[in-house]
Amino acid sequence: MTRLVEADIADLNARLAEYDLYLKDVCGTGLAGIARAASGKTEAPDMASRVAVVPVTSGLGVINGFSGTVAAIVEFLGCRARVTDGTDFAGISEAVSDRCDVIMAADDDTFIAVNLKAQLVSDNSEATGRVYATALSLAAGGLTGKNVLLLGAGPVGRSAAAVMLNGGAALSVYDIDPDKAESLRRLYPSVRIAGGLEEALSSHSLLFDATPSGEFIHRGSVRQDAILSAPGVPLCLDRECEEWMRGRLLHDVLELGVAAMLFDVI
Ligand code: 2YH
Repeated sequence: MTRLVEADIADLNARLAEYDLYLKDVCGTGLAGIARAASGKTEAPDMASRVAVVPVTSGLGVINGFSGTVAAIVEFLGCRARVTDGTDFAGISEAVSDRCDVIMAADDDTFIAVNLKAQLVSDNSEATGRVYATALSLAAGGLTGKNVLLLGAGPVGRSAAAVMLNGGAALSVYDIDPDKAESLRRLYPSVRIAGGLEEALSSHSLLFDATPSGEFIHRGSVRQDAILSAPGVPLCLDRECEEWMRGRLLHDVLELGVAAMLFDVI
């Protein structure tokens, strides 16, 4: 999954309320509602949970604003959150001493939420695929019997595929690497492999982008009635197509994934 950069999250906090309203318009429910639906839990979440976000210095190091933005999303959803002063294990130690219930932390490859008391863990890639598939289903009024085109068969795409197939979708997959598409089909034999991108786009109105590639889809290639759920960063659409798809596009860099991780563990 793409590593975020500071510019990706620069004004995210200021736009949370607006984004929540946008999701309500498109999906009928906002960030919390979509994430709760994706977590599949029947019992009420413990909104009194206290969350510590621990900055991680390994690999390429801390991204300015990353931990603060994760904490802001958690607070927006109604739980208390803070960024630890210490990083890495010092931060974990601080979170436990402070009796936090949940720790969230990301290195360059893996982003997790852990509930220390309930011994629950949520992985960002899996949770992101699941929550965007849930959002697509809400936006489309369910997926039963509907054709969906999945672009990208990596960890996010695989997670989304499981949810969409479980929801009754007829799934086609396109991946620039045919081996990845084939291994998804081996996992889920009902999945069809799409031969070419343009033909697949023109024959599907429900689209899911889980690729790490940006701006490879243009307005002329997308159907008028298309709905796109796109956790992939950068966004697969060019600017013109992004504007044109407003109201039929689900895309952010962190919000839905973090919300799903939170509701998975509280
Ligand atoms: O953005 C990322 C990875 N792509 C997470 C992969 C999740 N599927 N990591 C962020 C790194 C944050 C940094 N270590 C910090 O500021 O703590």
